Amino acid sequence: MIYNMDFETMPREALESIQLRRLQTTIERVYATVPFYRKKFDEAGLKPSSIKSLEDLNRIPFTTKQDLRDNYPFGMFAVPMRNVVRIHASSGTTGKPTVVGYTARDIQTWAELMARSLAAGGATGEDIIHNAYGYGLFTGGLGVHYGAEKLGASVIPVSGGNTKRQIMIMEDFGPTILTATPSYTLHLAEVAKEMGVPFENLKFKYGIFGAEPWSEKMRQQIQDMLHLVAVDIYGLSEVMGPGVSIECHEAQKGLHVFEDHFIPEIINPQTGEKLPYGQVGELVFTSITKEAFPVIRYRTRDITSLNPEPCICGRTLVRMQKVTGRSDDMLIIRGVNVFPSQIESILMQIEGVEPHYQLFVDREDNLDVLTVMVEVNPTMFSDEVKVLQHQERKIASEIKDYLGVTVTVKLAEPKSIARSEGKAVRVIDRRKI
Ligand code: DLL
Repeated sequence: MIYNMDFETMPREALESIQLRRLQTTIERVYATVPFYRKKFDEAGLKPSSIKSLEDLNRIPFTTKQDLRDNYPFGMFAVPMRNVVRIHASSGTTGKPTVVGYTARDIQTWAELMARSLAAGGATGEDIIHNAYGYGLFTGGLGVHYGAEKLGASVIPVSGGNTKRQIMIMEDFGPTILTATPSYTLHLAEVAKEMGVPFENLKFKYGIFGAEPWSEKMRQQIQDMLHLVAVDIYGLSEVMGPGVSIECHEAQKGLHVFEDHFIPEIINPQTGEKLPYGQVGELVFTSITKEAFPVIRYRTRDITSLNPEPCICGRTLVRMQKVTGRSDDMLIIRGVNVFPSQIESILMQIEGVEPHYQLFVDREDNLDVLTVMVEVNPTMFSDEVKVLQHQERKIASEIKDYLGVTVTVKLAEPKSIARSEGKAVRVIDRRKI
């Protein structure tokens, strides 16, 4: 179902004229209210009136995560605190979190975009949504929650954790839509199995999974294990939270970006040069309707490409390819660039291997070495040591063949790798220790 026919299927020309008007208004506002942006504009010799076309966006300097850190906690807010009704923060692996704010209208916009997202992912007002994204400073829980209410669905605000109770709720309340991170979803499936609750007996039709990278192979695995159609949802706190883009369940091929609210660009992360449709690079967003926390050319560090081709679902909104990883998650192992999700794709194709893995990076003799630790099923684990060692070498050689990197593979006992209730920790970098 298309929630907002007017905006989601708008002809390109009409959309671009709305984008330009909203962009100009946003630029005027941030220039007047956020000292950081005024300074950036002045340094670049730009005035709000310099932005006459969408192409002029190109002349505006980028905003980075470091800029947000420098203005911690509220320095980038474009409205006085009395107009802010909600604050969220993204965890950030080091140091202080990134703090974002919303006006009452921002919350309404977010609810609308999440209602659109849930509808694109297969939900309707008739559905019961089991929302296992964490509630709190993380945007996942409340983002989905408001969207589900706006759509008129019934939302179960179960949040992450207390997994056995979640399975009981699934059995008793009969939810039809599951929202969670893909890694927590796998854990839910595993616990359900242990409890003797087959997912095929539950009522789920669609799962709307995101907040972390997950490969196409992982999607297949999840669909098979949970007996539902799995779609990918993307977002980031700095731009809004979940609902920046979403796959439609009809195509499951690329995530429609809500371009009437966010302008996406792809740049070469090294040079900052803007790249054409189809080329892979770093995703950059400009928000054009946000009031409390607008971002101008924000570098997400997420790697993807944009596809303007029409989609079978009828939406005219550009699609971004599934995010393969963040530029800062990319590992460089003896000169070869690898994303954890590429390794995941290979592991998921190997019989007996479970979708639970971790990558360890160490430094030996000034060279980076990668160890892939992956769980195997109990049958495989009970094999002789010789058989396991043979399997480890076989997987390492598959990885070498596909990705050109030399890794050590260690097969781990079932259930030995920590399960996540939110975003999974895939890479453990031991080089700094
Ligand atoms: O993860 C918002 C969200 C919540 C999205 C629930 C989807 C569902 P942050 O905590 O600020 O916000 O983290 C944002 O997570 O820059 C990406 O690197 C990564 N990410 C989010 N969605 C996806 C996805 C939320 N579908 C950061 N695929 C982003 C790959 C994703 N990576």
